[in-house]
Amino acid sequence: MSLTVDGVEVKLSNNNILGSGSAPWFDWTTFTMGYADLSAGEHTIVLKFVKLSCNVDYLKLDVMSYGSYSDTDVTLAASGTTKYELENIDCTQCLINTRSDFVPAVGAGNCGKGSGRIYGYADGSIFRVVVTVEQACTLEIKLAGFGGTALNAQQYYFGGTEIIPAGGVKLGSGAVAEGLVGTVTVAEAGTYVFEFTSGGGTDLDYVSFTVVE
Ligand SMILES: [Ca+2]
Repeated sequence: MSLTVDGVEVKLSNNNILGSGSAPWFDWTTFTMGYADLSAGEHTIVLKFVKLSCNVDYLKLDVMSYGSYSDTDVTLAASGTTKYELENIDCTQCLINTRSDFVPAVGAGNCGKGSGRIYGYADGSIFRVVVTVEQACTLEIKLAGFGGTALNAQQYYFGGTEIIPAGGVKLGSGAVAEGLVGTVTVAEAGTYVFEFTSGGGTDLDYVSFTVVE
């Protein structure tokens, strides 16, 4: 089962859901799917049954708290380079699975953080950085880390548009080095999500956004 809010996947808080396994099909079960921050206005919640069908009774929305919040991780300067340190990333807005051989594990759904980097996550973990751009621009996006990772072995999206790195671009091997993810045209000011997957043997240091024009 997957849940998206306004097209962004929400990490499910419990995968053992709805009385599957030994529970009889008629034994109604409730579970907490996840959490999302919403601005005032209309939003679209999509629930997808990706493997099995089941009987569903209701979807309940609980307001945890009202008030303002900042949904931006980084606001880009009008010119030059703005770095976002990935050890500051909000794991609750990502889809991170702890790498099975990572010791000490810090709990399911988390990665290690230390020495200015994140690590210890499984292949295919999804990271998200919410970026506010104050004017239309062309942006160069770089990822910095090490693990010898070929950038084009992973996926990258800015505002839902895929960015495909050039072949042969790699992160550092043994020491942090930057790799160019690609260049994107941002047509108007606004808040965008930079989303990317990463391989389990990779340490990630930061993502940089450079306004090139
Ligand atoms: Ca860092």
